[in-house]
Amino acid sequence: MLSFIEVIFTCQYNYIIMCNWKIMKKVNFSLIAIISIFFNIINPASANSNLSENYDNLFVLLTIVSALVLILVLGLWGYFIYEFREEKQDSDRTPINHATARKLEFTWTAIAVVIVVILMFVSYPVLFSETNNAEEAETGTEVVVIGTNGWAWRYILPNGTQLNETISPDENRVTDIKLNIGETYTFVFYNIAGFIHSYYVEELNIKMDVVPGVNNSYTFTIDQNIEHDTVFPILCTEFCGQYHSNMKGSIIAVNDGSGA
Ligand SMILES: [Cu+2]
Repeated sequence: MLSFIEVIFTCQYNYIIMCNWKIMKKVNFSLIAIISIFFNIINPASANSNLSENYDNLFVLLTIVSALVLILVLGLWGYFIYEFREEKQDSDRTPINHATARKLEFTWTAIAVVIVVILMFVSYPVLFSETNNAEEAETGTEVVVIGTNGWAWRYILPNGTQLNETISPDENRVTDIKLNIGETYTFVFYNIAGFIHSYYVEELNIKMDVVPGVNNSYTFTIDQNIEHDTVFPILCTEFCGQYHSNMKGSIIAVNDGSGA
C-alpha cells in the first residue's frame, strides 16, 4: 500500500516533470495532483490480515484531509498569482493592518493545530490496536521472533522447535515460517544483535521494530480468504548493517494445519 508521504511525493514529482517540460502555464498541475491522489486512494490495499481495515481507513482519511489542504493552498496560491500579477495595476495592494494580520495568523495556526490534534486522536488507537507490550498483549499462539547479529530472522515455535536461517550462495539469510490461515498469532520479538532490526511484512500490515532489550509484540490473524501456500515476503526495514538487504524469508500461509 502506498503511504501518505508517497502521495505527496507523487504530486511533487508530477510538478517537477511539468516544470522541466516548461509547460507549466498550459497545464493545470493542481488538477494532476488531485488525479494522483485519487489514483493512490483507489490503489488496492493489502487486505490479507485482520489489521488491514483500520490501517486502510486511516490512510484514506489522512489522504482526504491532505488533499483538501493541498487544494486550499494551491487555490490560494493561484488566486494571489493571478490577482497580483504585474500587468494588473488596479488591484488593491495596501497591506492589511497589524491587528488584522495577527488575527489571521492566529486563526490559521489554530485551525492547523485542531486538525493535527483530531488526527492524533484518530491515529493513536489504530497504531496501538494490535501492537502492545508483550505482557499486556491480547495473546494468540505465541511465536518468538529473533533478530540476530548474523543478519537473520529466527523463530521459536510454541512446541519448542527453533527455525534457523539457511545461507544461500548469494549470501541471503533465508528463514521461512508456516502459519495457519485464520489462527491468531502473537509474535514476540527479541533482538540478540545489539543493533536494531525491523520486522516488516507488507502484505499482512505487520511492521515492528526489533530493539535490543525491548520485547515488542504483534498480534494478528491471516485472513480466511487467503489461498493455501500463499507466500508473504519479509523484509528488514531498519538499516542494520552489512547484510541488511540479505535478511530474507517468508510467512507461508497454510490451511492444512501444518502451521506453527
Ligand atoms: Cu535488519
